[in-house]
Amino acid sequence: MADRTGATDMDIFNEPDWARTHGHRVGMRDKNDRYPGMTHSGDDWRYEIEQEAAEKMDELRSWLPKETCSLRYKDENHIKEEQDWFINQKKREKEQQSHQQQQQKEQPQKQQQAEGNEARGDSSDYDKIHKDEGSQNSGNKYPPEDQEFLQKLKEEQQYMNNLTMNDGQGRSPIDDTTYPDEIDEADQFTPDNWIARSDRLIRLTGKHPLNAEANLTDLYNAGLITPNKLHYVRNHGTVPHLLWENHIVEISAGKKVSMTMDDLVDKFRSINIPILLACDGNRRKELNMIRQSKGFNFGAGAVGCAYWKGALLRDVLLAADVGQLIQQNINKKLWVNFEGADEVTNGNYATSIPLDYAMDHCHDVMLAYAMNDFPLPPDHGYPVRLMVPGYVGGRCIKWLSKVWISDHENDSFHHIYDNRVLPSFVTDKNSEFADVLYRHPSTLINEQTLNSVIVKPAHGEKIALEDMKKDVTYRIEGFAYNGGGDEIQNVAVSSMKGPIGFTVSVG
Ligand SMILES: Nc1nc2c(c(=O)[nH]1)N[C@H]1C(S)=C(S)[C@@H](COP(=O)(O)O)O[C@H]1N2
Ligand SMILES: [Mo]
Repeated sequence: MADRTGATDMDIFNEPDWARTHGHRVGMRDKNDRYPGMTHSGDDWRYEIEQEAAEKMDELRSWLPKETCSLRYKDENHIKEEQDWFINQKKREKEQQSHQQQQQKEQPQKQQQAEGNEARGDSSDYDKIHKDEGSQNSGNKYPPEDQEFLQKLKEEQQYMNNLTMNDGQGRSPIDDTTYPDEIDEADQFTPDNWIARSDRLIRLTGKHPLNAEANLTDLYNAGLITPNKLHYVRNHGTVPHLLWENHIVEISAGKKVSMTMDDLVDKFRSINIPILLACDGNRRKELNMIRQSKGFNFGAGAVGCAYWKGALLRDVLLAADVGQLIQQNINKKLWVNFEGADEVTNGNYATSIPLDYAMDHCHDVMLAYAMNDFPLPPDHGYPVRLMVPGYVGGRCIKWLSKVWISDHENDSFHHIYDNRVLPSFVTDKNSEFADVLYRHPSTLINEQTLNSVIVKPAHGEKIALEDMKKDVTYRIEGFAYNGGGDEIQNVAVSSMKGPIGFTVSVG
């Protein structure tokens, strides 16, 4: 077979050194008007040259005599649209006619309006015109997509008005009674080798500790309530081996109280409600792709919404005389602190939240002992954990062993160095800036932040071009969540270039 042109040994030998010669970028502007190779500051000198050239060109055009030379015009539109072609003459005549007709129509209306306004002295011309339009053809006042939207809004309004109070006595719709029953080989030589784990989770930090999320499509397909097996796990260390029978939560408020698990169940009313729990490190992989953070790569699956059942923290604190403590510190800011039984590298995992938040009975902060109507799985805090609806996962201390009140924020390692947003100039823990900012109240993340995720199409999923041609529609699907009890009102889908203006209804 003959060698193709350019592929003979000789051709290859004589080939230019592309790496050296591709430096000039004339003609490299892409269809979006950007230089694909522009990566560094200073690269944009070409824009300046082009801009200068454009200015010079404009100046030149303004000197040229009118109608003489095509250089006067930036594009060919003046030839197509403005010259006296037959078709353009026709077009202009038509335009003039319809303009006249319009004027004739409006004349009597305007007169009437002027009279009306004088008589009543109220509504403006604008309002009047629009009112008239409205009453004449209210049926198709809006384009079909707006009519549809209006209809949906009406339905939603009615639905929301008919909502009743949640009595907090729900039951999880998940009726999967199968527990994972095998010890994963990955856990064989770790301190967690007594925990049977679901094989449907993807491990993100090697074998130990367990940090894992479900495949995003599986998570989404499971529905609004997340089965325990698909709920993400975020463990900072080894899961403590606790037993319901002898676990004690020590509460210290106005007085000290030791609560057994049976106390929590028997002495307090319980509520069972769905709570969205998400790590604020959710989607950190995308962040790490922009700039490596100190955290590992979470995909978009570090979120779950299970039914959690437990006693209200407020009731438990009241039983420990918190009322008296609040009375004594009436003008002070107080925090409630929580500590888990897991020993992690830098002491126990602990945090705090404002006492006010915990005492507000609308917030449903609870000491949870059931997840989707089952005792908590070991990875999710067995036998009891804190759940703070509206706050980030990091505050929801698992394997809860201590609760106490303080007049300052918690100062444990993880409260200081986890769950914060810092300005990007802080790159390590050792500068004086870091020292201040890691302890600065404004860098703390308590309330869950707004987030939305597209699940379908999945990452890397391809939509066949053939289908597009056949006009097959594709339904984009995903989910969104917010914190602090704020509802999601709108989700907009945009292409890479900017919004393409979809408003999506959420339910
Ligand atoms: N005791 C203890 N509580 C903890 C953690 C932990 O490592 N130890 N991780 C926290 C973080 S950062 C998150 S996001 C949630 C995760 O809860 P989950 O594993 O049940 O999904 O638990 C929080 N509570
Ligand atoms: Mo987290």
